[in-house]
Amino acid sequence: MSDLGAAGRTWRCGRYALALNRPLMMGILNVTPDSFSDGGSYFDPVAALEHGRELAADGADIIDVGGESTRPGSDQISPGEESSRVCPVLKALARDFDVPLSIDSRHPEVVSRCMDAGASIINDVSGFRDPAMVALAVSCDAGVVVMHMLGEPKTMQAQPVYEDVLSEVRDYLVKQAVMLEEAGVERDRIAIDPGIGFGKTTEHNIELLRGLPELVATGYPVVVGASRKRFIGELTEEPDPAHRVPGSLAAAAWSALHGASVLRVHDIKETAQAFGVWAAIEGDWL
Ligand code: HH2
Repeated sequence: MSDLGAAGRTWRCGRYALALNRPLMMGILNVTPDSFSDGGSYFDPVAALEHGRELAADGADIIDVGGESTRPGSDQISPGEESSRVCPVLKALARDFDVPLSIDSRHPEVVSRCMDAGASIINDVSGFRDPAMVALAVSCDAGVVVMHMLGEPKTMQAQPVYEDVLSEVRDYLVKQAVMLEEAGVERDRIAIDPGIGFGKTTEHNIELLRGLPELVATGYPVVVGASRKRFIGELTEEPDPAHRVPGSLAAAAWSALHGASVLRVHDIKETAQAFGVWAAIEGDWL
């Protein structure tokens, strides 16, 4: 794999020290009725648990559990409702599997309950803008994902404008990461994420992916979530997110080759197959 990555280092996430000598796969588990690609499929806790089991069996290095869709145009739900979706699933996964669990939420109340339920990573798509989320990160030893989002999900795709998307996103992520370090979050717990599709046009997403080495050069492990997203549909004229797996694999492979440390994907089995073949050819991590 690329030496641009964080090879030889680890990402500390609670009791886990995740080795970054190969790209890690973060499997998506949306316990929502309305996510853009799989909304409703795992809303039922039994179905959610079964899917979590499947992700773990297929080789997910991390399972990212979310209870609120942040697709463009989505409305916020109450923290109580969000917690009641994610906490039981997280608790059951933590009981049954030894795999790091991540909570995908922008609400500190929800994250706090999920830490008690066994989460080891805080994945905040709002990039730790909320001081209460920062305080929570300081108070625990979880890994954190600082993501870039322009504005709020409700309006972020209205007309996103940047002068230079790559440097603006990079500078924002570094500013937030340094803010977290100064608040007391150790550097080896922090990962950054350009937030593909969060207030970005297709051209912006392409520029960010093309410029990934600049994000990797910041020294923080980089998470990329391109899986099944709208820009893949636009590039390939594929309206159905479930049929965007081949495009998603291309985006994941490109990202890994250019130094991404964590790929956030819906299709763990397919991604594992693609990476397995790649690794066998390259011969350095099988
Ligand atoms: N994308 C989504 C949600 N959370 N977290 C990170 N760190 N990076 C991402 O790119 C990212 C994320 C959106 O995808 P999904 O969860 O599949 O959809 P929805 O928000 O509709 O539930």
